[in-house]
Amino acid sequence: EASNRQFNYDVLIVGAGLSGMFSLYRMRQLGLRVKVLEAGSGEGGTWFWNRYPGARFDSESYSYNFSFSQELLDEWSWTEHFAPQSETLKYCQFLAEKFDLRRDMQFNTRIKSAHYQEATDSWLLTDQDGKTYSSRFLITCMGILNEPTYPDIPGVHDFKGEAFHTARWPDNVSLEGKRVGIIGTGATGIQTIQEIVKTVGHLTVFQRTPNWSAPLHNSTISPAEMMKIRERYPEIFKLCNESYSCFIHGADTRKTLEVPEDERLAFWEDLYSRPGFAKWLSNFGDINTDRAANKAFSDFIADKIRSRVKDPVTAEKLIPKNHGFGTRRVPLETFYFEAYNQPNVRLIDITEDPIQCITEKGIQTLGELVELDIIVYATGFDAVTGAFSAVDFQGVGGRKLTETWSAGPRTQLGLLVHDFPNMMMVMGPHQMFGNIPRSIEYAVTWISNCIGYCRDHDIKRIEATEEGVKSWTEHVHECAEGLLANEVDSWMTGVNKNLKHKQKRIIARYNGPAPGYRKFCDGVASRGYTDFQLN
Ligand code: NA7
Repeated sequence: EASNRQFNYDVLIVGAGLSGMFSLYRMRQLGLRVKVLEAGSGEGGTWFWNRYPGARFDSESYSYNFSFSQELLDEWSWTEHFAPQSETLKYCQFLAEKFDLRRDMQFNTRIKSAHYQEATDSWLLTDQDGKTYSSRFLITCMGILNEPTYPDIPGVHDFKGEAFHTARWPDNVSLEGKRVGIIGTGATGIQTIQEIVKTVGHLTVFQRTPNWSAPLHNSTISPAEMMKIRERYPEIFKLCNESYSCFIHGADTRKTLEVPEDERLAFWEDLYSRPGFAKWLSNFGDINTDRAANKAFSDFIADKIRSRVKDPVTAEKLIPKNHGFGTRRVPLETFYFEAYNQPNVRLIDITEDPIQCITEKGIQTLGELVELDIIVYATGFDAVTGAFSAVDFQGVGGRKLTETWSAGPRTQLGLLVHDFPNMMMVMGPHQMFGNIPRSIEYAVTWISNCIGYCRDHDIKRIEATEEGVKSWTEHVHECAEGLLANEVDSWMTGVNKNLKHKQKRIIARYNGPAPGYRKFCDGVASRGYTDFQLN
């Protein structure tokens, strides 16, 4: 204990999103001295930063909230099945207030470097102003999608109108009557487009790759319905706990092509009318691995798109040709396809008419100059490892994390890294993602048990072993084999065409079943963490 006094804290946590807040709660329960350092001016992480119009859950609200506190479950009410960003940010604020978390959170603090101190088995962090913080343990809670990326188009700075990334949406921007251009049609672009078409004067969508998108079917939750949901919480969390990727939707184990066509189509019609990710996750499981099965369902969705978009040429442009349904994250939508039936909305396929540059007036394609008042970049993130590259992480012997991961992430359980002792990652690469808060709740609980164990057993240093990293990395790669998603460029396979070092696919996340992941991690804990090197 006394020797720990040479550090400011027992535990430092980087990030005040859901991961950071729950980590803080758990560290306090252990009676540890803890501080959360957060770059933003408030808590909420993803839900703090992503304020673009239309931002909302694609997970059922009540499957997304924390389960650790009955009081929290009793006191919080959702008003929509798929809550908007404003409500989720309020949930984060409610959490911070209820558990009095803010007294241990420091905002406006962007960590620039984190260096392991071998002499004292501790971490030394430095913020943007050169201020330092030290601790025995470091928990990274930086999120998987928090470093926005912008297209590298000549002339971006020449534009005289307003331009911003969806994750940096300015307060008080009015789109009323404006000529708006948007680049990017991922989950964010789709949510933004379907919302802003309600107010813009004119919208031009610059699309490079269309995505397979299907209806969200959101609806409000009355207080009476919320009472019923509350009673069902044990059942809801049980479903999430048993499912492959922590959602309430379980897969159908029948093989797509063995089900008679009539029955199959009726099943798909039903799925298409169901809320949330049902059409992806409650589908026949083999659509994720079997090319013919995937094609059959993709064809079904393509016909839905054709039936919803009036102009057949536009409809064809909106149908993905080079990847199958569910091989990238499926954006869920509400009248997205109908937006293209509005006379003031236009789709430019930039694979046919490429963007040449941005001028002071707008976006110049090969064929024309599209004059604009506002440009929106819905161009995504340096996902999963981006938050780690943005900080100068140095481990044992000054080894840089970017070098350790230069050929792709290498971790043990997605939780610890060799040469980076006492650093534990929540939602680190090669960890289980899925319905994120369910994974966060598990990872934070595992980490806090581990830190508690180290404290109780006077372990000053815990480190992933070389063999442990090798076998976990191999296992992660084995789990990814055969999944069609791993043959496609997306943030889930680590590709970001705006970044030179992210042109090659990697396995960014754990692709096996969540229950299996938890079994692995529970096993390591029950063996007294001896899979790691303990000193
Ligand atoms: P995504 O899913 O990475 O989508 C980014 C979109 O931006 C995608 O359509 C990209 O096209 C497009 N993009 C990126 N750079 C360019 C350039 N330079 N030119 C044209 N188009 C470009 O990010 P989101 O924010 O939508 O979603 C991320 C996750 O957040 C989402 O999955 C949810 O889980 C929440 P591309 O496909 O690369 O051709």
